[in-house]
Amino acid sequence: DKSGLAYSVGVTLDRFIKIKQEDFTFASGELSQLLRDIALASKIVNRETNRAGLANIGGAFGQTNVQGEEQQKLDVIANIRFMRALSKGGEVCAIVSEEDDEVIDLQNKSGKYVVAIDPLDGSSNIDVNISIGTIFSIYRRITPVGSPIQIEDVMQPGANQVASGYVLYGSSTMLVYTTGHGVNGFTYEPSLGEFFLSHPNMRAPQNGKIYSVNEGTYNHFDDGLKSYIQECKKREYSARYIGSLVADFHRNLLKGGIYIYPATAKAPNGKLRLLYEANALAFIAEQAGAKATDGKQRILEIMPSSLHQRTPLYIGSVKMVDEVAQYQKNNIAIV
Ligand code: P6P
Repeated sequence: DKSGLAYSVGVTLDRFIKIKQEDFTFASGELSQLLRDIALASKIVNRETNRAGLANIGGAFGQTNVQGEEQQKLDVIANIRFMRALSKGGEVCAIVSEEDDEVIDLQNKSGKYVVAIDPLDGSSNIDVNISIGTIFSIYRRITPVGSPIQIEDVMQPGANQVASGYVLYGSSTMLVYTTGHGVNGFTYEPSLGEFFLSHPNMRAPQNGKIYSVNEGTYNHFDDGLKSYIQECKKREYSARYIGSLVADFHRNLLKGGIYIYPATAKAPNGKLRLLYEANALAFIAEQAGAKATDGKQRILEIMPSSLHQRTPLYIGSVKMVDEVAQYQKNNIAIV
């Protein structure tokens, strides 16, 4: 059947989206087009990201950047590119972006979809050439198409997502997304300008031996978390923390592991944002057989109360997320 063809490694993203369009009960054409718009913007951001270093020294070779103005920060450029692709695509009515304080109302009378996006997460890593990522969530608007955007359109729980994904600008550039029918990974071939299916039907290992947490703030962790981390050391797990959420998450999804950004006394809700970081990765995680909580409840169940609200994040292999929660519940003081 065509669906089997869809999973043959090497199929392009465009072809995959088209074949899998039957997965959507309605508005299939629009969601497919929206996914293509996001893929297009990620190709442009990929090019800008790879040029960033050169652009900075462009002057030395007599070039100026395309805008002919001061080289903008890459996350600003990424935001512009995604905003442009999403508004030109015609499917989106509103956008919540890490880069904009307010909701962006595209005044699009026919747009059915709302997008929450972090155009370039971890952009502080660009100058030191470490992988960075784009994270996005897609929702159907709640209020009638064509009516003014209401707050309930943009503040939906993660469980309402119709699709979510990330782009990892790493040693190779990958686009990984779900529409609620499993998770598929595509690798970009720049010479052809195409994403090719490289990781069909991604499934996370149920357990793992990699933990990702910034131990520099260990002294601010709750006792249960401290005990869990001590246990990881006793078991000689690998500590892997890149400082780029998408890169840490992607590696843990493939190899098994847990990423933790906890609440601390200094940051009672952690650091990561619910609407355009945690929700998207939580949807991917659950669709790949992994788990995502704020330490107490599923990320996807959290009812947002503000656009840029933060949430603690425990995400990765089910057994690891469950085990750290057990330690925190028992609040096992360090023996
Ligand atoms: P810290 C990057 O700024 C980011 O949002 C994530 O990509 C990353 O995992 C985290 O923050 C790093 O934060 O406090 O450990 O430097």
